[in-house]
Amino acid sequence: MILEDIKIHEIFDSRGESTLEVEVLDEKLNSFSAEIPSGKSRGKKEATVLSFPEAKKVVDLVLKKELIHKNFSSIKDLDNFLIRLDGTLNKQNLGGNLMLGVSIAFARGLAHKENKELWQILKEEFWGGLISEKRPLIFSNLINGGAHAGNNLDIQEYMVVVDSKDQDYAASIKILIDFYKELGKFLQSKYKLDKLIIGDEGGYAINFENNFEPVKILESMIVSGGFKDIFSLALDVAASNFYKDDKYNFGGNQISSQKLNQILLDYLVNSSLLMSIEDPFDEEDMSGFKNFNAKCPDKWIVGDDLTVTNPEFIEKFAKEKLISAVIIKPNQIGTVSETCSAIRVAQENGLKTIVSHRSGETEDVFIIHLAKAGNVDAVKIGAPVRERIVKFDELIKLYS
Ligand code: 2PG
Ligand code: MG
Repeated sequence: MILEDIKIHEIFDSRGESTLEVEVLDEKLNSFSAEIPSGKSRGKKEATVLSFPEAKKVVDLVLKKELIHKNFSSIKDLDNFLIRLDGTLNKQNLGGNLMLGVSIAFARGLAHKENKELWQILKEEFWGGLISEKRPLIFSNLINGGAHAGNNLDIQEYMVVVDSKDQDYAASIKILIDFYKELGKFLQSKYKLDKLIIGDEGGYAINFENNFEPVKILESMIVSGGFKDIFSLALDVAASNFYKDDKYNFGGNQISSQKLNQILLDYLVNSSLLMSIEDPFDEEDMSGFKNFNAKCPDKWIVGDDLTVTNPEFIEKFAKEKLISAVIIKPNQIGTVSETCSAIRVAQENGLKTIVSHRSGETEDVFIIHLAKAGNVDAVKIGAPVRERIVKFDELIKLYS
């Protein structure tokens, strides 16, 4: 596909913060675009994020000159060109968000040209076109804490994991939406609140008695509602956000890595429905991850800030047995090709794969197509409300 033009627009994410929309035109002047989300709790090694004015400058001064009228035969061809042009490890010059926007918009153009769905194009180029069968679990964040809320929870995300089993997605998503509403009513009456505060990812963001109370509430509502067959629970501890000077500031106390290990193990023992814990330790606390993962052979111990969708880190930490699952966020690494290679490396190393949104989402549904193409184990897409509902709708569309 020949790139005839490239444009950039400023848009606003779900938190009202400025982010990018990239538009490319093909030789027939068809337009394809991609909206890029933004994350609030970021891993230190994520690709560089350019502000809109910075990205506009790069488009006007570099990309227009380098890309216009050039022909790229595949997504990889374009991405490799961009990676070479950028020339840095963390995409400092072109910005991971801008590069990803170009990469996704181009993939949409290719799909159009070949009269295929976006996921088919990805599947053919990166997975040899094998048929996808598995329907991913849905990780839906119903209670928000940490960096995503102004409340007293240290843990960032309390998620319900939906396993649709043989039911179609539409039916199980309807059950999830009703459950989310019931949870709201329950919290409002329990805490006698006039109105409920909602966090960055659409989950309830009120104060709780302690970090464990949301797990207990979710668990008892799942059991009493008879949803044990289709719902389980997951946490994103996002521990880097409360780690300082070798200590974790958790539940109002400064505690060691060993103590946090013990507390999280107690969570797992006391909640039979808890199946997955993401970033239980700081991204530099390797021994914390390793000890914990060794003690939880049947649970998903998930890397996110630790692995930042980087194929090299994913391979290294999988081999060192720090994790048993990994979060995949395209804008952490900055191109479609590297994101797909991150998924492949994870799969080859026996990790569970979870394609994930960011806390500042747009209405772009690229991640759902990525999940289908890569036949991943789960998608993580926030609460079933507001702008995030389009991702649930796309799941229903792609898998029915
Ligand atoms: C996370 C994400 C998404 P953010 O930590 O996993 O839930 O949050 O986009 O703020 O990094
Ligand atoms: Mg995370």
